[in-house]
Amino acid sequence: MINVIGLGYIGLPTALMLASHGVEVVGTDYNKELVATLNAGKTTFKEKGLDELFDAAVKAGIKFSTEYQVTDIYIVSVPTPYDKFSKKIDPCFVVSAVESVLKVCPKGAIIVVESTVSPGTMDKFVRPAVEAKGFTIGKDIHLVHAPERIIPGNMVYELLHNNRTIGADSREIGEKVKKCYASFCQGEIVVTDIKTAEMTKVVENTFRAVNIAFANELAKICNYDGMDVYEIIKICNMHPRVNILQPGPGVGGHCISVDPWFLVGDYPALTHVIWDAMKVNDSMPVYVLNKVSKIIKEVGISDYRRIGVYGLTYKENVDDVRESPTLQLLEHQQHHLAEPLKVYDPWIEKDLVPNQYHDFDKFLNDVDLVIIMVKHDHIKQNMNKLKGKVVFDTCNVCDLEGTYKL
Ligand code: SAJ
Repeated sequence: MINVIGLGYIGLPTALMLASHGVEVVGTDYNKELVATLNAGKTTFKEKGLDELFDAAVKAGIKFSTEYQVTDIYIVSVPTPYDKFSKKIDPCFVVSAVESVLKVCPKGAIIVVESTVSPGTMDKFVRPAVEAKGFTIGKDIHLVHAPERIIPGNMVYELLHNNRTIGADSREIGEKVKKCYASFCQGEIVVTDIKTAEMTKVVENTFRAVNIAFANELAKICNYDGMDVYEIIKICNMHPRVNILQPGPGVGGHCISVDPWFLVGDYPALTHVIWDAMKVNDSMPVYVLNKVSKIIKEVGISDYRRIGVYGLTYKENVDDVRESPTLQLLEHQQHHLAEPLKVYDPWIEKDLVPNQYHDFDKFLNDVDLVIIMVKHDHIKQNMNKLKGKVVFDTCNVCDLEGTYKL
C-alpha cells in the first residue's frame, strides 16, 4: 500500500493514477473538507481527464482519509512556500508531513518527497528532523526525492508519459521506488542522488522562466521600436537551434514564478541572470497597465470604469489563480484608480476579486476596452463577441483588426 500525503494539484492526480493502475492507495490530507469532498465522490479542482481518472481510482478502491496510514511507502506532496523577502524555501509543510509519517510508519519505511524543494533541503531540513526523532536514515527510514514534472492543463497525460527523476541515497531504494512509479509511468525513470534530483527540478523551471523573460524583454524592445515580436520569434524559432517561448502579461503559478527564487535565495552572489529574468517577468503586469494608459489616451476612452480584464487564472484552461498576473495587475491598479477594474474569467465560479462578473455577455456589455490576460479556449471560441470593442491582447490570441498587442 502507498500512503499519498497531500491531496492537492499534484498529490491527488498521483494518488489516482497509482490506484487506477492496481496499486493499493490511501490519500491523506489534513483538510477535512477536502477529504469529505473526495469521499463524497467529487474532485476538488478542474483538470482535463481528472474526473475520469477519479472514477477509475474509486472503482479500484482508493481511500481518502485525514489519518496517516501504517504502510511501507509514503509519497509526500505538500506545498513548499517561499519567503518573499529572503527568497528562500520554507520547508515547514514537508518537515511536518515527514514528522507525522514517523509517528506511524514501521521500521524500514520509505518516505518519498515529491514536493519541489531547493537543492540541499533534504540534507538541511528533512534529515535532521528525522534524526531528531531517533531514526537512523538508511536503516530505520529511507528518504527519497522524486520531484513531479506535470503541467497543469495536461496533468493526466503528462503523468503517464513524462520522464521522471528519482533521487535516493542507495541504488536499491531508488530502484524500489522506480518500480512503484513504473506501475503507470510510461516515460524513462532516471535514478540519481537526492541533491541532483532537487537541483534538476528547480533548474528545469528556471530554464523556462529565463526563456520566458527573454521573450518578455524582446516584446518590450519590439514595442519600443515598432516591430512585431511574435513574427520575429516565429522566424527565429525556424532556426534549428533556437526555441524562444512566448511573451505574456507576466508569469504566474506556483512553479515557474517561485522555484527560480530558491536559487537566488540560496546563491545570491551567483545568480545574476536568474535574478534579472525574474525581475523582467515580475515587471510585466505593470508594463501591461502602462500600455493600457497609452491605449485609452489614443482611442479616447475617458471612463476607466469601462475597462474590463478577461482572465484571472495564472494561465489558460486551469482554475488555479496562484501568483496570477491578473491578480498582480489588480493589486497595482488599486493604487491608481478609485474603483477596481471589471474582471471576468469563465473558469472561476467563486467571487475572488471586487467587480468580478460571472456572465460574459454582461461583462462585455459594461466595458469598452477588453484586456485579454489569459488565452482560455473560451475566448478563442467567443472572439466574434469582441467585435466593436477596443481589445488589448497580451497573449496573442485575437486576430480582430485593430487589436493592440503587448
Ligand atoms: N508562460 C509565458 N510564456 C510561455 C509559457 C508560459 O508567459 O511561453 C507563462 C504562463 O502563462 C504562466 C507561467 O508562464 O503564467 C507558467 O506556466 P507554464 O505553463 O510555463 O508552467 P507551469 O507553472 O504550469 O508548470 C511548470 C512546468 N515546468 C516546465 O515546463 C519546466 C511543469 O512541467 C512543472 O511540473 C510545473 O511547473 C511544476 O509543478 O513545477
